[in-house]
Amino acid sequence: MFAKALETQFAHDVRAGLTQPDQKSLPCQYLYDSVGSALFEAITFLPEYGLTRADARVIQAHAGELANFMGSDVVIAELGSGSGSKTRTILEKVSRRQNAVYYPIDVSQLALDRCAQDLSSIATVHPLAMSYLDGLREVSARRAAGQRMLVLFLGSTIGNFEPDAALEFVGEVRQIMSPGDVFLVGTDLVKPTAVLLDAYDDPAGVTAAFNLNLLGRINREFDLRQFAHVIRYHEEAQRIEMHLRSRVYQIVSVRRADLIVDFAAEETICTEACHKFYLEQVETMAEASGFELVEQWVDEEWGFSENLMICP
Ligand code: AVJ
Repeated sequence: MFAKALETQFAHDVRAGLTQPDQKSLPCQYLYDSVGSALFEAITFLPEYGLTRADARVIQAHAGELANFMGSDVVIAELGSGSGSKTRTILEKVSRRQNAVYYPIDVSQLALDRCAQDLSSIATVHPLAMSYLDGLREVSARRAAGQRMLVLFLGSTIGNFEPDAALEFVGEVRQIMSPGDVFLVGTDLVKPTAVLLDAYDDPAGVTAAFNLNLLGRINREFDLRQFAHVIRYHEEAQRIEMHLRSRVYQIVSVRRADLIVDFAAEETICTEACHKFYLEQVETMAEASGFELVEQWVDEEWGFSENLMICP
């Protein structure tokens, strides 16, 4: 049922995105089919892309502190768990105190299956193939009276939201949570432009493959060789953008979306926006959403922070 709804939504989003008059675009969540998820996993090992390793260093260094902070009788939910590799460290610390109960929430069934397989030895895993907010409402409804909720939103996925949408999203998460609950949010920090351009356009071409796969995933009528991976950094907006640029004028029919679309030479499709943060901006966002920011654990080597927010 959820897969059918996804298919229809996918077709709708492709049609809406590729018929936009000004800037064609495609929602970035569609980057993560099985090929895309595997390519993203490869990106996290690239020397130029230090984000995931920085996040893992911070979690490694503070997981014990986090478990102490939460005390016992905690339920853990994770938004966009992916394979859950970073979460293992936190679950190991929590499971020293109690039977850890973990709800990974992700649209990718493949990622959820991986999560359940890898983490069932250290926690009771209840995968939820749902949208982030629906999944969180489900966890909140299932938790026992007096049980505190720790919500993980790691890896700077929040950077995919436009700033206003990020603020709105954090506010919606706050509404679902209760006093005493904790929200841990990972944010990639602003850093030199050259470092960012290398991280999103690596010389090995892995990110290019990750990006191009999105068109291949829509349908093989897209001639991927007629599109190029392009990165733009808007310094003022602190935003990296991934685009696919059409090398020539071309017409493509996308049967699954009942669509025939033409691309001018040099015209682009925006496939992802990744916003970077200053520590103060995260504090402002937390407080504007009704959270109290109690800790910012920073990785100085790459420039990444995990932000611990509590519901007062
Ligand atoms: C998974 C959204 C955090 O923004 O760095 C990596 C995705 N895109 N390389 C990021 C991504 C291109 C990544 N996030």
